[in-house]
Amino acid sequence: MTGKLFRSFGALASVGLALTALPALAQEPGQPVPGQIGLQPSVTPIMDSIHAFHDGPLMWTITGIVLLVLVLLVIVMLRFNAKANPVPSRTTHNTLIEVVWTVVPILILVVIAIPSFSVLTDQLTIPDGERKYLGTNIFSFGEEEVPAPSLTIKATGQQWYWDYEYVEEAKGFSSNMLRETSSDGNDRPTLKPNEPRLLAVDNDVIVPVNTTVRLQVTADPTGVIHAFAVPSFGIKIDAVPGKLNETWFYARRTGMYYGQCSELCGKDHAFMPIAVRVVTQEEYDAWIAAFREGNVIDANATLPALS
Ligand SMILES: [Cu+2]
Repeated sequence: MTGKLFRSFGALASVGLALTALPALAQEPGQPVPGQIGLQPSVTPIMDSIHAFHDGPLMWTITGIVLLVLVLLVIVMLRFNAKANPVPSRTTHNTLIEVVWTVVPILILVVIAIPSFSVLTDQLTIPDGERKYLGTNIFSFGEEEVPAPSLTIKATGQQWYWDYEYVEEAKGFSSNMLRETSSDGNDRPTLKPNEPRLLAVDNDVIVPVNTTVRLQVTADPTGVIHAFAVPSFGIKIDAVPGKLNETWFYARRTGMYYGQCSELCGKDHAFMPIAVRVVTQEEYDAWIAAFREGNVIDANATLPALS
């Protein structure tokens, strides 16, 4: 009986190991992939911290607790079943054990809370060029330098799409999800065949690489609460009517990065994706110049096609 039990645990453990090895093979930054487990690859200092936090203290703590509970359960099943232990003990209290099982979880939570609050503070503190951020070392209390923002983008949640304003230009555009079929050719298979279904939009947010972007997030004053989230950037912040929330990101790699509205906001909640294209500084300069002179369609025409 015991041997069989342990063999099943062994089989489960090897399936678990095989599954954790999968996403490493199939990871593509900026979007989810089939069979993916775990977080999307990081392209910002904040997402570095989230990865380090998840793969470090959280994973070790969770694994330790699961193994401890498993061992306790196995001991109980083997030593205290009716056959092995026909006359049960009538013990009820043990002060030492009760103090231990109260204090140890508190200590565990404190150890988790320190990096957790530090990452949260980093997310909500706009860089000023002096403050240091955690990066991959979440117990460092700050070692990574991040330049002050040189660009401000305001995202406004609408029912059901996003409006983006380039605040310095006092100019913006709307960004709608591309449908799979259309009568006028404005569908994803025609316009952006290489981009993912339900994530591709007509007008991407364009930002330069290696630049700190201040992101202001709100929602239409007559609308509902949304949330702006891009997993690869490690940002997720509520879009609340009448309130201006602020966060930031510093993307160090060009490419397409997708996110979704992450607050259950209404009937088309699932159909208001966020698409951010990180381009080189030269591409951005050409794009923003064209946007300043004309409109977003002229500006997007300056960008090379995505491979
Ligand atoms: Cu929404």
